[in-house]
Amino acid sequence: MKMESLIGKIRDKNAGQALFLQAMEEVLESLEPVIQEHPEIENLNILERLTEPERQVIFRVAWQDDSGKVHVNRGFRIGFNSALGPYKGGLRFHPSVDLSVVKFLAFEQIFKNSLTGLQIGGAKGGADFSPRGRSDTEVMRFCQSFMNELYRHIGDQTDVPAGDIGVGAREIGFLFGHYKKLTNRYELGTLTGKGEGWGGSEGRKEATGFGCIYFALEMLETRNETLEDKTCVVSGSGNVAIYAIRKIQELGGRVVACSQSDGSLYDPNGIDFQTLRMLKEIERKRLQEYLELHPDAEFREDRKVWDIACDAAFPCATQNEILKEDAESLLKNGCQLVCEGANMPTHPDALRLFRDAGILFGPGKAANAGGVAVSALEMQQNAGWESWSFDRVDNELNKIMKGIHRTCLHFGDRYGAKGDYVTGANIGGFLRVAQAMTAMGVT
Ligand code: NDP
Ligand code: 2IT
Repeated sequence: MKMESLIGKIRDKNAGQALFLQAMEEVLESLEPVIQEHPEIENLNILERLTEPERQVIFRVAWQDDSGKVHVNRGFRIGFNSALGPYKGGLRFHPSVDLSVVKFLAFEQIFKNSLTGLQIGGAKGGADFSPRGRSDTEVMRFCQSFMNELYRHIGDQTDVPAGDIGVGAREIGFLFGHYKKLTNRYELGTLTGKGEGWGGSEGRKEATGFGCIYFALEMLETRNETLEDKTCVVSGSGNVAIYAIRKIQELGGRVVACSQSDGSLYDPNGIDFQTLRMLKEIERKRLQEYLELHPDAEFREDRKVWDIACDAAFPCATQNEILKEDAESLLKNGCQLVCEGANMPTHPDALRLFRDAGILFGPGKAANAGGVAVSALEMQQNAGWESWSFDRVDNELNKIMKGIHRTCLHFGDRYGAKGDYVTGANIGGFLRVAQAMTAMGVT
């Protein structure tokens, strides 16, 4: 089947799932030159198999708030592809979560996980639940109700969830505690992102943000540049953003802005990492409170960070957060590098502009793979009841990010798109999965 008609068929079959279709089209369009060289892909109908999730579970999550009121949310877990290993990917708790969101994330995860070179398949899950403003006991009851169904579908050899938006160490703790209770098994490798004292890997919390910056450094090196003295903006102020900011600062860059869903924080003196971490990671407060300690800073309501002049931009919040007009202002102000800590934060119209301008662009499935890579290292530690030092994990992470960067460059170059990390990541990620699917026969 011609690529165009295959994409049409997938569009019809998944009508209404705009985000999934966006992710799917970008990948399939990159694969054109590979298909011509590998007839087995068409003979074994690899692309149609790869775009249909192996399994999808949707379930009711009923729970009681602190006043006794009963709420109902919808839970999801999609195991998209298991050719390379057990399903692996995070859980997202956010009001916007629906089938299309989970499906695009699970689809991206297949290629991301493949790029790490480790043995992990692609998955994602979550619920349309907002932990914001909820007490610890409410979050605990929600997590327990969520696990009442999820536990049937996961396991260290089957499917291994972790965190994503709205799910961090607190939620993973509640989820693991209930999994242990329901199954009567202390099966550490069933969830990653656990607390460091009870089976969680050192460096997992830092991994996505640090990994993103390691990837950016590799890209800069191809142009004989570093992050030193570069002015940077980072969107979001959650797990990924916080540790991206930390690493940029360690490397001599200046981060002048970060954000949350209702506005952005601009600090001309550079964002103070300790204040940010205390506010967001420990106290769970809003960015407006930063001004109390740093009166020179400014909170800009309902404004993104992309209109601030910068050398490098790191979207670390959510999907489609860089639209065409945002790309225009970044380019107009001289931005030379965009590196995605979030999943699919750049809209296709914005991506086109970045590609045409020839700036360095690191796609999420490559640049943010550090989180899931260290999750896989956590699984490895759990399997041997081991605990590695922070330095050992960070070293491994750095090596893995360098490897992903090399893979992207290699496959971009090999298939006529020199320096195009999007094409390189899609092809490099795909080929490893396709080879495993070919070897394993039609299932
Ligand atoms: P967190 O929940 O820790 O933080 C999310 C941040 O993004 C918050 O600052 C939040 O602001 C902001 N945000 C969320 N939704 C929106 C929105 N619709 N518009 C603007 N801002 C928004 O999540 P993470 O840091 O873990 O995840 C951030 C991104 O990184 C996601 O795309 C995730 O898929 C991706 N990612 C995460 C990995 C991980 O290991 N955690 C690994 C790889 C990718 P507010 O508080 O106002 O909602
Ligand atoms: O998008 C992602 O890669 C994650 N949220 C991390 C997944 C994981 O299994 O650590």
